[in-house]
Amino acid sequence: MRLKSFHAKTMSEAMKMVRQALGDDAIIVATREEEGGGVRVTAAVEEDDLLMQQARITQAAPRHVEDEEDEEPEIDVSEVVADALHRHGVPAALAEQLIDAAAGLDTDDPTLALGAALDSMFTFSPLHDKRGATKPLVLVGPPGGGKTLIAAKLAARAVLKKRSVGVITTDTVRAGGMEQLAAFTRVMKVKLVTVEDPDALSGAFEVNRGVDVVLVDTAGRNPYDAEDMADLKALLAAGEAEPILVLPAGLDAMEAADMALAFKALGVRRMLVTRLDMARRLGGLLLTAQRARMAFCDASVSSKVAEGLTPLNPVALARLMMPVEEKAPRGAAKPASSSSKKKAARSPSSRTIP
Ligand SMILES: Nc1nc2c(ncn2[C@@H]2O[C@H](COP(=O)(O)OP(=O)(O)OP(=O)(O)O)[C@@H](O)[C@H]2O)c(=O)[nH]1
Ligand SMILES: [Mg+2]
Repeated sequence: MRLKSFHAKTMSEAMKMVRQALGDDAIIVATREEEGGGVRVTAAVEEDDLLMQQARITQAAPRHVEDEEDEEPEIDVSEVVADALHRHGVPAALAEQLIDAAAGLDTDDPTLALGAALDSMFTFSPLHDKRGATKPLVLVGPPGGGKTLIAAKLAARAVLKKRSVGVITTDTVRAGGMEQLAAFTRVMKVKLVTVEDPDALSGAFEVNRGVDVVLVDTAGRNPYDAEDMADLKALLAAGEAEPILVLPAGLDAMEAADMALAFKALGVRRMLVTRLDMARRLGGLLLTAQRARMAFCDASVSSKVAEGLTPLNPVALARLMMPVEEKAPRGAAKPASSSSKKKAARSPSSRTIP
């Protein structure tokens, strides 16, 4: 297996470079935005495939009529992307924009085309836990969205990276809200501070000054309840911190978008999606990000703290939306041909982020 990185201004340019250099069998293993601008895509390819691709580039042999007969029928990328978006309940206007963006790309890989289309329309901005580089993160959202679990997952990730960590909870309202987090922080040997009001939160920020990763768990808020939101607004004014919306996947598209808009009004710019392992329709997430102009950061695909979080990038999101290729049973004959439509009609997307 050979790994190679490509740097380009946009995701679609980088994908084109990957295909040209490594061929269609290259697997995208990571994408990230570069600090100075542009994106870096790391792709892996088997040595044999790489040799084949190099031979293809150098020979560029003229095509014979006999070769054409053995070729797989051309994949209609737009059709496969359109099918996937339809299956995920992506609202028509947004789906149309994504199909247009995917169609303009020179690739016959629908996942890469959808990835590039997502990249052109959405912002992906994963959470960093660099030493001393981040503001405290305040996890906000509707009740039961996963805020407390995410606080534990982020704390665990930072501890594993040997960062200093401070966890603060403001959830003194719900019975058991504090105990749930205390159980996690005890295991991780991380200090947990409980605060009751914005002044106390200011004080807790002061106490944690210089700590690499500071996380604040909050009580669930009803986005349509003025008192709830005023309360949260006062909390967010306690100090310089970034609110992160913790939103479960699988909600009704318009409902999720309205919720996100209510939190956006309090200054939220990034959303962390949870329960991706429990959702089969991701259209609501896309509409939410578009309407509230919110960036995707990380994603949760498990209820277990140990299974952590995954940075959500365009290709990972596209893979979640694409149908999984069925594996032929051992010894079964390979089908003579497979059309894009057949591929799209197979099983639902995998619930793991590759
Ligand atoms: N399967 C799965 N379960 C999740 C995920 N994220 C959260 N959960 C579960 O969702 C439930 C609620 O999670 P919490 O972390 O308590 O949610 P919360 O937002 O803190 O809830 P409140 O404090 O009541 O507002 C728990 O049972 C979690 O284990 C996820 O990504 N996958
Ligand atoms: Mg909670």
